[in-house]
Amino acid sequence: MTTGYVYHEVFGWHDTGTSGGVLPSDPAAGVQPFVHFENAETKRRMHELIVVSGLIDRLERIRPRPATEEEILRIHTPEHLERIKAESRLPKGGDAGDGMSPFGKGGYEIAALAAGGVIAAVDAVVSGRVDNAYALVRPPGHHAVAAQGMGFCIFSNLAIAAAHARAVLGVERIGILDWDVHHGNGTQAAFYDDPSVLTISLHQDNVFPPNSGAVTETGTGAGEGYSINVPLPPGTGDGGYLHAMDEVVVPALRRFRPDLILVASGFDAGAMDPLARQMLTSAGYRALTQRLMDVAAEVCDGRIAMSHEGGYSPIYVPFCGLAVVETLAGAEPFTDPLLPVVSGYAGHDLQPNQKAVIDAAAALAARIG
Ligand code: 6DK
Ligand code: ZN
Repeated sequence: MTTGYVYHEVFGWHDTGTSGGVLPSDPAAGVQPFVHFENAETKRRMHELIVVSGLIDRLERIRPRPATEEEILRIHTPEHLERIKAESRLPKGGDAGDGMSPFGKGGYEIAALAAGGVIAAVDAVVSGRVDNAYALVRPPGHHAVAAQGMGFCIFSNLAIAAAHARAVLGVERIGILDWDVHHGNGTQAAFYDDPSVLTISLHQDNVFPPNSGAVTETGTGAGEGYSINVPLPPGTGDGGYLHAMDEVVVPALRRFRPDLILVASGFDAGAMDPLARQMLTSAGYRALTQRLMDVAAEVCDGRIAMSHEGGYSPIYVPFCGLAVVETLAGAEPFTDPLLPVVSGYAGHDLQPNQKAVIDAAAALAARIG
């Protein structure tokens, strides 16, 4: 198995600042300055574990290149692109659109490299240069919509890469799985009326964006039935996620038969994440990846490209990320020293409230095709 890997040090230079962001410092209100949650640390540490564990020697490095304006404009409005470019020239940078998604001077170039890095991963998979690929990019992308960025995202990296695959590489059908703990609203919106792209989002019920990602959001027009949402209750662990995989994701992909599978890969459903309340372990991420690879082998010769999204635990993201990339590469597992702790938490087995929402989404998956 040849696994492609995209990373660039400059992704760590995307500057989200120490004030502003999710809760701007406000001394009068007792809010002290703090480093933005979406900072370089979790991703840099994941890359360093990939190197130090030796996995890097098994990976085929793929050099990211900036997405062109034409590529970005397949998903975003000219106004959004021009505003990001203009704010990126300012000495203090700007914000992608919602006041919690700051970027520093030169942020446009880094965001374009992130989107282009995902395109490069998709190119390598579709051309057969690699069997599958992981793009460890930053800033993330899955919340950005046509006319603005939001939720720490500037451009919709994975949607831009999917649009490139359809327009340039001749890929007809694409299945997108989003396992970031937040709803993949931007990716969903990009293809909401498009039956050639199936989006499936597994997320914690109503965390971010607010009131987004209900099971009733199923697509529109010709795209009706080709958006699937699984809003899992807080506390969902390995058992609940694997049940969602077995009952919703795998059946949906089997029926849809995509030519390529893309993954919005966040690690904020991990058991130690500060921004959400799910309980995935590195073993859970490993099993999710293996099941996806099994169905990919059945339907699309194993073609999978993953794009990194969120994940905010500096200690645990690297072990979860390593587990995913190791599995893609068919490499021997490196030990996760935290696995005994987090897999010992009660509640990893499927719970009735989890089963209820998974059953509702499974009924949607059964309608495809
Ligand atoms: N607000 C993402 O991980 C981004 O999906 C998630 C953005 C969540 C913002 C909502 C939030 C807070 C938190 C703490 C205090 C105040 C407000 F796009 C990705 F990066 F992938 O948690
Ligand atoms: Zn997230």
